[in-house]
Amino acid sequence: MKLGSEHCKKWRDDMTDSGKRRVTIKLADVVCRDTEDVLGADEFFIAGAVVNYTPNSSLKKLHKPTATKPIIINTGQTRFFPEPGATVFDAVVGKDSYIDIGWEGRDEDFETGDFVKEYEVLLGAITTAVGTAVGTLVSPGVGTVAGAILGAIGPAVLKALPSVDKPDLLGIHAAVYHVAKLKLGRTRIEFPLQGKSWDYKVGYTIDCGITA
Ligand SMILES: [Ca+2]
Ligand SMILES: [Ca+2]
Repeated sequence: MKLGSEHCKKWRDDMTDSGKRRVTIKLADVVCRDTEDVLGADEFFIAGAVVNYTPNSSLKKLHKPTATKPIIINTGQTRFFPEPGATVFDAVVGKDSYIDIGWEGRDEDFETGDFVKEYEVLLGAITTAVGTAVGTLVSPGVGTVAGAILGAIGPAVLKALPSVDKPDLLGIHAAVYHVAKLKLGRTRIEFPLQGKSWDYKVGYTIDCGITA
């Protein structure tokens, strides 16, 4: 049997591809074109989760909480997300699996000044809420995980950061990535968070490499 070049290419790819990918997702920067607060800067943060799963399967899901420390930002400024909090996902996953992102962008209006303590509380609340919401999805379909994250995250944030003045919701970002279709190397993605009196743009990167 004569093998076509496509067949040879597939054979060659299979020989070098372990079927595993190292995927790293990092929040990079936030650009503010208009703040939510009328007077002065916003305290911008992102809360949510990144979950890796195999659709229509009861295989164990891998979920990572996203919680950034509030960034003080004013109209016309660009800020970079600091660690810890910027690297929201870093794991070796199967090529055939999916990664769903569910994020909320918010402006905090109640500052205790104790960001370290707040951050720990927020991270714990998100981990629990997302674990419960995602864990109950026995055989998730493509994209249902992102919806489950977003359903759980708002109440968790408001419970973790109790205050007279709740952090304002600026917008959401939901994304579904098939690992097999991720470009090898780095991809940069940007999304807007816009409302009647605010205008933000957030950038993040996805690094994907074949690993043993
Ligand atoms: Ca506000
Ligand atoms: Ca504020």
